[in-house]
Amino acid sequence: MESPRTRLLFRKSQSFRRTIRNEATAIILAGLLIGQMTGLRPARAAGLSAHVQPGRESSPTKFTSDLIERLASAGPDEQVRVVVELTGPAGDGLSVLLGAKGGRLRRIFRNLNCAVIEAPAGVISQIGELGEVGYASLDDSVASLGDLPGHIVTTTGASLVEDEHPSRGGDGGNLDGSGIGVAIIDSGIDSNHRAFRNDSAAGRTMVSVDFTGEHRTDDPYGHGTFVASLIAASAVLYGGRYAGIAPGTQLINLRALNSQGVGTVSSVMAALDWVMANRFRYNIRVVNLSIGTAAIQSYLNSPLCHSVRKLVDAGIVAVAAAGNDGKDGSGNKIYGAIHSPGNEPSALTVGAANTFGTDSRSDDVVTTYSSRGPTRSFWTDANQVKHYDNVVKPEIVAPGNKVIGAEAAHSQLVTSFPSLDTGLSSGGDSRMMYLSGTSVSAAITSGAVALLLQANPGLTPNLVKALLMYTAQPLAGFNMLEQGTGELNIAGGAMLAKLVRPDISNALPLGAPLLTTRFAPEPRTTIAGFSFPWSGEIILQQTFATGANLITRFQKIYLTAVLLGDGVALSDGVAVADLTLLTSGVALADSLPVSDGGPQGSGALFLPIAVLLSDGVALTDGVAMGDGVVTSDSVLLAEGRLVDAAVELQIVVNGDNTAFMK
Ligand SMILES: [Ca+2]
Repeated sequence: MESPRTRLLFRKSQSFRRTIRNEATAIILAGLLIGQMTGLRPARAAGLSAHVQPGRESSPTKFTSDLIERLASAGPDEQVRVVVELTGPAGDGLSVLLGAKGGRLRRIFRNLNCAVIEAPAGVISQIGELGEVGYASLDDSVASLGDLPGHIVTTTGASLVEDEHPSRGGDGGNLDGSGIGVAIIDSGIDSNHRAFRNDSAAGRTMVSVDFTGEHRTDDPYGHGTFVASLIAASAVLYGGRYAGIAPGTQLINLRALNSQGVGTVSSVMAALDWVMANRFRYNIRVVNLSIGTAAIQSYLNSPLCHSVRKLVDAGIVAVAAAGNDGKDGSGNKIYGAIHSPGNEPSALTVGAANTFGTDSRSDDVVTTYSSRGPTRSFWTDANQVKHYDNVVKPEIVAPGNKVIGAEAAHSQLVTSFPSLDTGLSSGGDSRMMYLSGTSVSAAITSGAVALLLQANPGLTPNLVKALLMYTAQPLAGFNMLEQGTGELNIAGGAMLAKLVRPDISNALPLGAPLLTTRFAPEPRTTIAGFSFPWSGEIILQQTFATGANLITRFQKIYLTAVLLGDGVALSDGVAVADLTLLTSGVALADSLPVSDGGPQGSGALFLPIAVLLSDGVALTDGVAMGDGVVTSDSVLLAEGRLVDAAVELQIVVNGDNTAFMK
């Protein structure tokens, strides 16, 4: 573990970094600044000479006349944004002053030695006293440009999540996943890509381990780099349009897929084992599994599922791709092709939504190819009867169609499919590519989980899952086996995470207040002008629960080493709440709906829960089910061979051919 001091510096560097939203803006700003500097050379000289004898009286001479006028007319608490020229590397003085007095470092232009800060007028008046501040001017023209967060950060609500006010220990910037380690088990990471390079002096901690036997940890295949960038790409490239969800996280690069994007169950298990051994050293709280193999063996008997469960029981959130088998080669809709380890009940399994490249979520849908539940892994009894798991999956969906992320140098994916390259750059270290599939969705969700854990490190994996399910947006026209409870809502999830009490433990009695506030927040989020209700649902294995008590009262199913589904008992084949683990006031559903977009399972009946509880008798391979067919084992991938989701090339290359992000 890093020392508190290192961690503080790390956080600071991240907050600096986070403020650079827009490289393109920076270039425009550079032009503006040079103009100002040239025109104001004498004043600047005066400012620098004043620096020799810093003091309250002399500091105004470091300010342009329009800034002096503005400060004279503004109230002491009125926010003023200024461009500051630094006399050297940004020292602690400015950060400390801003941190202590409610100011924010919005951007830093290292090559220009300039920073943009926003603070109350009374604080701005004092910055001239700092030796590191050379010259300050009013930033009216800059303010109009504003921050330009990218499509994914915007449409998921990540850009709406503010860290706490400095008085409560935050830096006042956005949550960025700082301090949270995210292990990425994939095809490696091209760490030379600019998406992973810091613009500040402090470097990002990145540990890389190879489990393929190829003795390299870069990414010749080109999948892991893309996945990692969705989680943690910095905003230095392309004006921040393709920034990751949590650019402050520390990436742990565990390479288990080889140069062809293929691995084995054992290589993935070796990586999971490494996470278990090193989780405290790197504060690994999230494992991203944008990989999958055919889920044939029941999670009860699967070594891969057992390994995932072990990590979850140790407090790590395991995020798994649902798979890209939602339709067969002829385009027929298929149910029951959730991959492994996405079939593990304790994993947070994610399907793919299509945002159509628009920030508003009013048009969002589930992609045609996203694997649908229920899980069809099974065990066979002595009479050769198959017993299917029939777990409702995925938990949620997240953007996954034609998303832009970092392209590894010499990526085999792009070499094979040149159309994946966006053409945004010819430079080897800043190329960007398109990719589709639930791998993308899982990565975005892993970034979201890091933000929630930064907001409240006391969250258990089950609580993280519960909060993300509860706040998800139900997409109208899709049933729960397609979308889980709905589309990832980071704004809602992180807001709720901050309100949850930090001391979740076995000592808490069932029904204790779960929130630190007296009332639960309104279960609704507005993103890009579109307001939607939270699902208000939490999936419990074969059924789901609703009720405000799920978030206002502590439920024993939120502890570690239990499954959310443990809150459900069977009584004469009917699901009933186990009142030792769930409070009264939590309602269990008896059918899965086709959502009408409303909360708490509203919509038409799709499937009675009894069918899922019937131990595989009612729901067998190949049977027609409402609007699709339950998959038979034959359409799944070969057993024992772990295949990167990207191997389903038709899907990952082309996605659903609709409007997409640019
Ligand atoms: Ca949209």
